[in-house]
Amino acid sequence: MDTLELISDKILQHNDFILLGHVEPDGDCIGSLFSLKWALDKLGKNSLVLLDSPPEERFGFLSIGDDDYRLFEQFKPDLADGAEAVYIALDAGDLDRLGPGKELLSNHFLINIDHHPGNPGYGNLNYINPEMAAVGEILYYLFLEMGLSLEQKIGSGLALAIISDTGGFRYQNTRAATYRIMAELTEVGVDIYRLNQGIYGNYSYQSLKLKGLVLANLELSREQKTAWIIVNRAMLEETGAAPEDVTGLVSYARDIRGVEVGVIFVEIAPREIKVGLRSKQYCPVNQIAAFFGGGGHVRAAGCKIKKELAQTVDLVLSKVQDYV
Ligand SMILES: [Mn+2]
Repeated sequence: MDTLELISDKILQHNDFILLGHVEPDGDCIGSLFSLKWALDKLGKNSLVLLDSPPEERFGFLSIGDDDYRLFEQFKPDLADGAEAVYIALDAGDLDRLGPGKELLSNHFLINIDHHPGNPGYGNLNYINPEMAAVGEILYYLFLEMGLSLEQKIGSGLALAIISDTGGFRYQNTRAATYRIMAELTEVGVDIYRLNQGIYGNYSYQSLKLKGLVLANLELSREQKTAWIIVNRAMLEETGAAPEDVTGLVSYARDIRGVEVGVIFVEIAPREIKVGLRSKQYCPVNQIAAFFGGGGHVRAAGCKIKKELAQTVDLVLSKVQDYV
């Protein structure tokens, strides 16, 4: 693995950057991408965040400007002369997670910054540290290395990243250093209350109706160690919800008293099932996801399986059974 010092040097030597995250970007991904973008702005460098679709409404408190990003479909590599731009991938555990971004890499220099344990180091420079709760934490140390002083806007991105990936400081990945970083972010003016309102007090009516429908179908294994939620096409169509609106509901399954593993099965298309896995204390769900070609963290992972819904449920639950 390369050092943050090396990555800092590389960034300081260049002027044009393309920033890539993962498909269906979460709070860590969005917060990290824009915090890095605004840090590069502050250093007088050109950079552009590339996204699949505009940032979700729930990230509105970050005040992301229309000029801060481009959609892949609008992107023409006119920043510098193409060959000059350094690409930076954030929070993407493997190349496929970059989605359309993967096709743009060709001969560009790529810096890969991540905290997923399975990241194979697909960049020219790689900093992968699974000890870090969020990529936002890694960026905090990178900014220190770059001699950049934090301010409210950049800090808000880091805070969103850290709050999201620690589940509001509830997950095992929360370290003493996490709180120290947060204390510092608060000191530079990051409004944690407003941020939490944005993340947790900002549901759409539709999404809560969907939550009700989905939770009514919660199931529990006989020995009560595994709970799961099945979301079929009909439920998605009835509520008009997108698959990404529901995958987060897996935490309700995990959070049942006595349950170790929570699973959600979302039928995103016929014979295409998105599986989300969460564990509480000991089950390495990244191993289960990897068995089916996916990946993730020890306590949060996922995969896609191209089989019938019922068959997928049986397969995954019997694999989970080996661990709980
Ligand atoms: Mn992350």
